[in-house]
Amino acid sequence: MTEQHILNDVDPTETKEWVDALESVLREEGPERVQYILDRLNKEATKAGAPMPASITTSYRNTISPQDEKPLPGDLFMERRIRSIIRWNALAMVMKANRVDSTLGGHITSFSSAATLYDIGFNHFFRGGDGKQEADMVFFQGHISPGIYARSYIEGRLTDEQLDNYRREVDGKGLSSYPHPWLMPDYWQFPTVSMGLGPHQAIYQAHVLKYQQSRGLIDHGDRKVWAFLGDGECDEPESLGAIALAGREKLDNLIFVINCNLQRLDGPVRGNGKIVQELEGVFRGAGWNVVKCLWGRHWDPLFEKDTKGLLLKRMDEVCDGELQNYKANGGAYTREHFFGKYPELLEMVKDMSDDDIMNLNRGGHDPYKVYAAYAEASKNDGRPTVVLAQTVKGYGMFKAAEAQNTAHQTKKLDEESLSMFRDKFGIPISDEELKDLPYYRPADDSPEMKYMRARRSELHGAFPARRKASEALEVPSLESFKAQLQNTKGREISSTMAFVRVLNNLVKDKKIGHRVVPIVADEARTFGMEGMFRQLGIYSAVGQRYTPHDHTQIMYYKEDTKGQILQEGINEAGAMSAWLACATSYSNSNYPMIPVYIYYSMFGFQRVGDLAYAAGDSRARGFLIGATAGRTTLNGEGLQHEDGHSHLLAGTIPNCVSYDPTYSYEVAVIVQDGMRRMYQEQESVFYYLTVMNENYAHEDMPEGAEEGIIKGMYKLKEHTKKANKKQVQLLGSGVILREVEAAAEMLFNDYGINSNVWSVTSFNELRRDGLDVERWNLLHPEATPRANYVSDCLNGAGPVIASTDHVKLFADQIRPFIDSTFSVLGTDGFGRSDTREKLRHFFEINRYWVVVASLKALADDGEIEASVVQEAIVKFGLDPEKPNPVTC
Ligand SMILES: Cc1ncc(C[n+]2csc(CCOP(=O)(O)OP(=O)(O)O)c2C)c(N)n1
Ligand SMILES: [Mg+2]
Repeated sequence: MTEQHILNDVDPTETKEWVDALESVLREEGPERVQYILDRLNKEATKAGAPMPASITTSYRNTISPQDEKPLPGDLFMERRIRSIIRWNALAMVMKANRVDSTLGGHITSFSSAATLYDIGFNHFFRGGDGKQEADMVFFQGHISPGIYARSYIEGRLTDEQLDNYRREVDGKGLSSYPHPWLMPDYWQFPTVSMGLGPHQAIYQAHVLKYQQSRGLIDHGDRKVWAFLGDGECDEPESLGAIALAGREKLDNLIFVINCNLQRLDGPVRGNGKIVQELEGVFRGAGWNVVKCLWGRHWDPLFEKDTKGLLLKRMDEVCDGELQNYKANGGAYTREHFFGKYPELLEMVKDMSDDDIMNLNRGGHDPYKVYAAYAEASKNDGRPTVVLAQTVKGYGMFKAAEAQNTAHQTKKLDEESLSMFRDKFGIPISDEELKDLPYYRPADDSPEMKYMRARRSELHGAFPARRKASEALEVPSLESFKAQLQNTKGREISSTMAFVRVLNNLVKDKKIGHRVVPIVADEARTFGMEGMFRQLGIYSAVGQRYTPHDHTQIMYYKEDTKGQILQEGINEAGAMSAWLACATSYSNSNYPMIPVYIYYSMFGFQRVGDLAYAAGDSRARGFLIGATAGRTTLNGEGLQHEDGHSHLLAGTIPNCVSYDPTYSYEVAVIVQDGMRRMYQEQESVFYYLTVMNENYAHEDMPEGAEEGIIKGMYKLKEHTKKANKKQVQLLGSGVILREVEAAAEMLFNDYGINSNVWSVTSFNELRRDGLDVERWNLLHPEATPRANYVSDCLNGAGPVIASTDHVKLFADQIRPFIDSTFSVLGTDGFGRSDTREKLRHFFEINRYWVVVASLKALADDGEIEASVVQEAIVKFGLDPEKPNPVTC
């Protein structure tokens, strides 16, 4: 085969003329002129009927050519020595942990492939806070944490004992498996190890930085958000799902570094294709600056010799599975299978030994190339940048792991590989010592330590570091919600509207109003919040370039660079990440914000549950409002809209405090107390409130109800007549409390049964209290037992009947704390559309069912005859053979 055929070139002389002309333009007039001419030729070709293939990928080589590389300012050899020590300590730490207990786990090969990518960041880019500008944000790939600990160890930030206790957190002496602010609150900034959430959060952190800057709240200067992720991780929809936002919003404060070691856990990421090329196309299409860092310096001379583009062609055609083979099988294999495809390429490497070929390094392992890529990425050019760095998984681990499909789960090196590793990286540990895996920290006055300290001091201090506390805010008192604590004068409004009024009140507060961030995912009108569009403005980085068609109206759609509302579009994950960024601003930017994300409760925890869990880990502070909640209250929308279980999901997050209020004053009390706990007391909790869309009149707050509202239940009404012998305790929450209230009247008027009606604002909080008390009693068997709040309230006074618009398990949570007969009604089964009345009958939660359940409970207790229950069933027209809604 001739070169002409290989390159598919029918007229090489003509080609040469064009290439020479191009080179001359580049030389004489520069790259912009080249771009202009190519663009023009493209247009001419299209016009003449020769359409050009749309290409958003470039050849499989480095984006930055050697002559354009910004030189590494540091001491290459010194940095390599330090990096080698870090590599060693990371390896020793994981191996030691697994000697203690082989179930502890840990990863070494991912960090070994990424060590240079992080080192260049630590030595030259990641800025700590300097008093004026806050620290950069860095999202570390979760499972490379041993490498980060190893660096902190050398820096003296972590002790031998901590390293020895890697993955042993229970006694408080160890280090968390992965980045977890919950477990290491002054160290890790962000939780990342649930793949995809790191990059997604990073985009919204960068977005919120721009928002804060644009509103004039904080000057972030040239602060950066770095996200390190794996090439396999890019398969997660969250990883790439928001990159268009970053491109559109021109987030030039954002840098993604994707470690393209071409492998994930099971094997190659794209064995038959090219992950780098795929990612290049996707990111460029989304408006990103793409910097490919594929090949190290040792390749440069070969590229220089490649005047015909044959080497490039070979690189373009070879698939990732083969690229992995070259590193797994060594130099001779690479000569034969890569260069050997074309005689000209074999000729090119004829003077190189097999070892030389094996040493042809990949871009992500070459500090020069990585530095140049980061320097390019750090330029503020109006676009986010992604660095696609090609590396080798298990780098330096020889046959034990290097480029092996099993690399990901390798947790130890055999003796031979271990000593080869030691030699390759020049670790001063003797053969005898080697088996004990001692950590190595250079002497305090060694050049390595001095170098490290100097680098970090120039970059303003230790990294990573997380701020635990921020300024406490002066939050509005309950009196300032006076209007919401009073009755609505007969006006019927929903609890959603009651909440929006509370929110309106908050944003008008002189001291903290500007910190409130209403966040919506295209549902503001649904919740009656459109009035805020005009009043607060919707944030847009570019303001409003058009006259909104409704500009003559009071509530027109106002977009503004200073807009306070974050409108994230139909994108619950995005809105949640924006909320999370604001909710951690107290820590990440030393500027507490009060984010309030309001959404369809059905599209909350079950849709973005993992982000909500990460919010807990992140110690987020803010309000999540699950609106249109209730399986029968949002009645017309049907099965996939009607939520009856979000509270159960909320309850699984230990620091999520959740409420299901009914009345306006309850909403006000809960929000005020949440503000106090989160922003005044600086507790790391966040709030979830469900609100509903059924209208009814709201009464004044009963005197002294505040404490009960916050604890989870309070007595709303009593129906007592001395002559009545029987009594029930009726519990309700959300709008179904009103059915319970109606049932109480019926029981009293028609059956002569007394009752207490309890508004249960939080079954979740009641359960937490009950379990806590139970635990204390278990551990203090000889002490006077403590009473839990539920039994304190109910005091064994008659059977207890609860009804809510959520599944039965929600109210059933407090069963262990109730000493009497307890009957729970709830909305188990799939939702469906119909009228509220129909649905509440279908799910058996309305007043009639509450009455029947109450009578049955009394009958079970031997207080009344079963026939009374039977009569009630007939009277209310309830069909005993009605199918169970769970099965319908
Ligand atoms: C959501 C989620 N799914 C699965 C995992 C388990 N997991 C951890 S690392 C990993 C492979 C990562 O491959 P890649 O992203 O290419 O990173 P590399 O280790 O190769 O740098 C997997 C599957 C996880 N942590 N999170
Ligand atoms: Mg990978």
